[in-house]
Amino acid sequence: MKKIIRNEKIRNIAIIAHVDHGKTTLVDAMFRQSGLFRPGLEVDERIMDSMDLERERGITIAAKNCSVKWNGVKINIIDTPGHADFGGEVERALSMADGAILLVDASEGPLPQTRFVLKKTFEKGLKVVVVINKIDRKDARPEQILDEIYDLFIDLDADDEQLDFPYLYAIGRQGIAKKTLAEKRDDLHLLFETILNEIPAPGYDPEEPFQMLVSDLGYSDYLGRLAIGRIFNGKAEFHDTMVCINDKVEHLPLKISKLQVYDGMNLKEVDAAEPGDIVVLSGIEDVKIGDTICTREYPKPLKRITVDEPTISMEFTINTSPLSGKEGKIVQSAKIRERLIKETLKNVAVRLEQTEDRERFIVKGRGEFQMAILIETMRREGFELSVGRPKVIYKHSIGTMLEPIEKLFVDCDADFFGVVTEKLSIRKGRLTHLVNNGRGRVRAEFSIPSRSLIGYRDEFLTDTKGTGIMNTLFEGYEAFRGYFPTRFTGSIVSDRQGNSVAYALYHLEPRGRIFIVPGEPVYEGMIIGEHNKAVDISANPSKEKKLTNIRAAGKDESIVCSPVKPMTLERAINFIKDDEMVEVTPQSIRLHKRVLSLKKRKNKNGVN
Ligand SMILES: Nc1nc2c(ncn2[C@@H]2O[C@H](COP(=O)(O)OP(=O)(O)OP(=O)(O)O)[C@@H](O)[C@H]2O)c(=O)[nH]1
Ligand SMILES: [Mg+2]
Repeated sequence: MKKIIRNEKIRNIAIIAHVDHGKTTLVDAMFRQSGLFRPGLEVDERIMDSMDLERERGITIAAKNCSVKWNGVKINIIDTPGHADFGGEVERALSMADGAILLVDASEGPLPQTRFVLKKTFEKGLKVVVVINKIDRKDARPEQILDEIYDLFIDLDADDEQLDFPYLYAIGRQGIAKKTLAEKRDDLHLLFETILNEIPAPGYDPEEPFQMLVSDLGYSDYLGRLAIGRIFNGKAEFHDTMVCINDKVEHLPLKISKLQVYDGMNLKEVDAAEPGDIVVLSGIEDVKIGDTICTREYPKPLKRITVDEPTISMEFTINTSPLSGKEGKIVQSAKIRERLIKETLKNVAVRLEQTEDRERFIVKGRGEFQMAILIETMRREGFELSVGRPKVIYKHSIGTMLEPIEKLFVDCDADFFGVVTEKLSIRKGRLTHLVNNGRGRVRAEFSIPSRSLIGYRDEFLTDTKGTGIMNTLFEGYEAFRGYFPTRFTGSIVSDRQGNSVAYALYHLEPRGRIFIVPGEPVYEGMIIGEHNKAVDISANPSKEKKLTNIRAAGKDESIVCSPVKPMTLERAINFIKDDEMVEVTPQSIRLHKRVLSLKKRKNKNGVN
C-alpha cells in the first residue's frame, strides 16, 4: 500500500466560474485581507488581470498563479478565465490544484461555463467549495441559486459526498463571506478557514523521488525559460541536476539554476521547494507544458495534461495587400511562424498546422474570440498579417461528416423571441427547451451547429436591442445539418488603388453600409462596405466630382457622409465570407477579397 503524506503547510486551489462572476475581484480581497498590502496602500482593481488586453476588456484571458498566507498556511491560488474560449486555461490550472472554489453569481445563477468548469473538476476528482457571490446585487436570489447549484451537481452525476458540498455566501467586492444570509460579517475569514478545512492539503508519497508536472511556461530576460508547475513528489534544491521528460519520452538533462515560489503576486527565490508547492524552475530552455521534471536516477513521467480538442480553425497568412509593410514592423512569414509556435507553447488550447505554402498557416483553437485575442496581441507586437474566416473543424466517421454542436442558452424579452427563433432556425438551430415565466422574459435552449454561432452574437444583440443574454456550451459532434448562407449581403469592393473621397462614398451610401471614411487609402479588391443585396459590386471610392470652372473637385462642402462605425477585429472576422480576408496591421483593420484583381475574380467565377 502506498503511504500518502499530506503537506499541511500548503493548499492549492483554482478559482473557477462563468465569465464575470467575480473571480479576479475575490482574489483582490483575499490579497487585502491576508495582509499582502500595507494598510492605506492604493491598489488597482482586479490586480491579477495584468495583461493589457485583460485590463482593457475587463476579462481574464490567461490563468495565473499567486499565493496568500493564512494562519501559517500558504494558499496557492490560480485565477482562471471564465470565458468559454479560454476553457483550456481552466483545464491547465486544475492540473496544479487539489480543490476549486466555484463562484456563482447570486442573480445569474449557474451558467454554461459553470457547468463546464465544474465538470472538469469532477473529472479530476477535486474537492469543490461553492461560493454564491455578489449577494449585494439588487436582483440577488441566493437561496434559489443554491437550489440551482444542487440541481447542477445532480445533473453532473455528483456522488453523495460531492453533493454535500460546503458553501458560503459572499460579496467578493467588499471582501465578505458568510455561512448564512442572516449572519453579520465583514471579512473573508470564513472563506480562508473553509479552504483550510475543506480543501485537502497536497498529498505525496515520501518514498518517491522528485517529480514536477510543468503546467505553465514563463520567460525572463535574465533566466530564460521558466517552467511552472506543481511538485507532486519529493523535494528540489537549487543546483540539483534533473531530467525533463518530454512528449516523445526523451530525457533532457537540466540543472536547476533558480527556484522560485509564489509570494502574493510576486516570485520569491528559495533554496529548496517542498512537495505539493507550485514552483517556478529555471535551467531548461526546451521544455513544454505537460512535461515532467524529475531526477535522473528515477525518471518517471507523470500523466501529461490533456485539454479538449480545438473546435475552430483559422487561416493566417502574410499581408498580401498593396499596402503591406507600411504600418507594421514584422511582416515576414518566418517571423509569423515563430510567433505562432511560441503561442502554442504557452497556450495549451492553440494548435498550429503548417501548410505546403510557407506563407500560410492554419491556427486551431476554441473559438473566434480566442483567435481575435491572439491576432490583437500580435498586431500590438508590431505584426502585419491577413486572416481568413473562422471555420469549424469537421470530423468524419464511417462515411458521414460530423460537425461540432453547441447548446445555446438564450434569455430575452418575449417580444424579441420570434425574430431570434427565426434566425436560429435558418442557421439549423433546434429549440430543445423553453420556459416562459409569464413576466415578459423567455428562457430557451437550442441545439445548434457551432458554425451557426460564428458572428451571431452581434446580430443577437441587435435583434434583442442589447437586452438579450446568450451563452453557449460545447456539446459534441453530430451529423452535419446542411448548408445555409453565412451572410445574406454582398460586399462593396474598390476597383482601384487611391484615396477615398467624400463625394464617392456619399454616393455609395444608398447601396449599403460603408466601412471607410474619406481620405483612407484603398486598393483594388479592398472591401469598403456591405452591399444591401447578396452580390458583390465594384465601385470607385476615389471618384471625384467632375471639375467645373466654378469649384474645385472634392471641396463640395454640402457633402456630409454618414458616420462610420469603426471596424473592430472581431466584427471584421465575423463579417467576411470564405473568399474574403482581413488585413491586420498595428494601425488598421481592412477587409479585402482573397483575389484582389477584379479581372481574375471574374475569370475564377466563370463570369466573362
Ligand atoms: N455587485 C457585485 N459586483 C461584483 C462583485 N464582485 C465582482 N463584481 C463585479 O463583477 C464584474 C466582474 O468581476 P471580475 O472579478 O472581473 O470577474 P471574473 O470572474 O474574474 O471575470 P472573468 O475572469 O473575465 O471570467 C466587475 O465589474 C466587478 O466589479 C460583488 O461582490 N458584487
Ligand atoms: Mg477574472
